[in-house]
Amino acid sequence: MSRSALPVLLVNSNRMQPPVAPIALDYLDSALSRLVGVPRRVLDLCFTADPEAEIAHALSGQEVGLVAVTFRNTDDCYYAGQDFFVPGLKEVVDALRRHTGAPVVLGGAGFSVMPEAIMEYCGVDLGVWGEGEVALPRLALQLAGGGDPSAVPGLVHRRGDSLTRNRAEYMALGQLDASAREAADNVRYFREGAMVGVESKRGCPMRCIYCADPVGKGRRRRLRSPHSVAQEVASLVERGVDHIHFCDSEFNLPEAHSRAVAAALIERGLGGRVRWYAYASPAPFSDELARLWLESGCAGIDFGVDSGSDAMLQALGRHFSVAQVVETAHICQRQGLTFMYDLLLGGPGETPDSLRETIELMVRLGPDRVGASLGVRIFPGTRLAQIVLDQGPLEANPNLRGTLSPNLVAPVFYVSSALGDNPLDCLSGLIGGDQRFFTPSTRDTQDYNYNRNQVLVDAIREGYRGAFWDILRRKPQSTDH
Ligand code: B12
Repeated sequence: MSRSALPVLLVNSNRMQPPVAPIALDYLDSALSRLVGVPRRVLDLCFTADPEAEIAHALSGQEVGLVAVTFRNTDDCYYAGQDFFVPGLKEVVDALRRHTGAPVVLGGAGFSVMPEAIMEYCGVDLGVWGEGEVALPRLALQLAGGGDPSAVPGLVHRRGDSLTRNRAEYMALGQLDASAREAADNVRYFREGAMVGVESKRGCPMRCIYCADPVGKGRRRRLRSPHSVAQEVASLVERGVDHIHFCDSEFNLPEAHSRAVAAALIERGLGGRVRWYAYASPAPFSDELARLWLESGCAGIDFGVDSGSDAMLQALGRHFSVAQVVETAHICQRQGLTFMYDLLLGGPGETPDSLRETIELMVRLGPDRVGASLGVRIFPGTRLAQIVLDQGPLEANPNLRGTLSPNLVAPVFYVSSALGDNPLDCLSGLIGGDQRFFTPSTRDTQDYNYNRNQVLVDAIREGYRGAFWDILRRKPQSTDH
């Protein structure tokens, strides 16, 4: 039967608190809006206490042609947390199926890291790996016309007993017009989540051994037009959403594009009206770039530094050196740019000595905050996963912590066995009571797992805005523990 003219239901399954706006649904909604005759509806489960009731309500007496579920995080990817969200996704899918016979398609940042494993777990036959702007409209059209969707680019679909993954087709990002941002209630997300994201580029060609971004998003770097990024920021600012987080893996790669985006913000008069944050690489960086970013509204940068040991930086496949980490800190301090250094500790080759070297360097450099994350989430398809598989049977591997599953779908972390039986104690001992460090604890403002983070939820309710790390930095420490 043809499902023509039936709506596509866009579902956000991410219920983490504080809430992060589902920018994917806004972008997909824009792409679908060009399909004449295919209406869209949105079901956002983020704010509900009862997803089943919300699903029943949304589908009661309503037919839909396709249910498109976005799945952002497979788990909190945080060694001290290990909250696994795939079972919750299955519950959402099961509930949707109880209320509609329409096909369900999965997609999203977390989904794309391990599509087949998630589809098998949830019993779903359709998924889209990578970006959805090309695939989802084509899938919707095929299904609306009663056609065969099996050639849709990026589609993961069942053929016989197994799942097949089609080659992805990347859109020219220069054409991405995302200024509408109408699917998500961005004003509410801003009120309860303190910021809203905007993406200026996609894809990452870097070779960091642990990173899922190239696995989930592809290695081909594609850039948006700086003018259209500024237009999108302006449309959010007009709605009162004036704290933005760039959703690029690393905003300064390539540097020229980040300059062009900053220049476009300044040209549009947004420099004094928006406060923006981003992830960035410690290199390339310069005084001039810092000044330009500040003039364009930059409120803080979270640099993915990973380690203060050259041997570890090499082992992790990073492209910069400790000398550059030092230089970037000095530049930020000279220019008055608030910055955090994010560490990823415990990877292959980490020893108590390299840990000490890193922590001592951070203490010496004095960033505004240091994120000291210990335990590296092992994602299938990464070089780290290969290193682990090459080390022999998983059950006998002393470097693995968390839940062992053959496809690495459940949260599993690499923690170098050279750190001994109590690696967290080893790290805490080195940090001492230094309040500039976020530690892998679950205590108050030191906890920078952004999952069920009540300190953040309360701070945002009190009126704090901005990147989560910067809110935790500004929020006075509680003294009741
Ligand atoms: C920026 C960012 C953040 C910012 C977000 C700021 C903001 N206000 O938006 C902050 C710092 C808050 C953050 C927090 C976290 N993050 Co984060 N984050 C990112 C980052 C860099 C970009 C995400 C993004 O918005 N991209 C832009 C949008 C448009 O892309 P997208 O969501 O993937 O959507 C596209 C496709 O996936 C697809 N698609 C999406 N949904 C669907 C649905 C269908 C049906 C289809 C067909 C297609 C489709 O089409 C979309 C458009 O092309 C990604 C890495 C990355 N490069 O993607 C990590 C990433 C998503 N984060 C990750 C993690 C772990 C977290 C935290 C859990 C960390 C923690 N413990 O605190 C929290 C979770 C917070 C929450 N409530 O969800 C992981 C998830 C990995 C995994 N396997 O689950 C990622 C992939 C990073 C990584 N490499 O490990 N994050």
